Amino acid sequence: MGLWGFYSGDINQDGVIDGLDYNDWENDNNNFAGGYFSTDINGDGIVDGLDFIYWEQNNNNFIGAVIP
Ligand SMILES: [Ca+2]
Ligand SMILES: [Ca+2]
Repeated sequence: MGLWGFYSGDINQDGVIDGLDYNDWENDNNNFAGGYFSTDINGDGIVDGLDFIYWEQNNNNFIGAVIP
């Protein structure tokens, strides 16, 4: 977590944690991606549901969102 200097869950690094990041995670999750992927949010070398948990928590907190 936090190894890349951005909020865990902001997979595409656009500064906002939202559904676009989920799409990236879903693609890699469906491909059973393993290795050094940005979608491997918790850094355990596997893209799976555990990474989704991090995304979901931060998505629910609206981290990075600009709220007027
Ligand atoms: Ca993002
Ligand atoms: Ca992982």
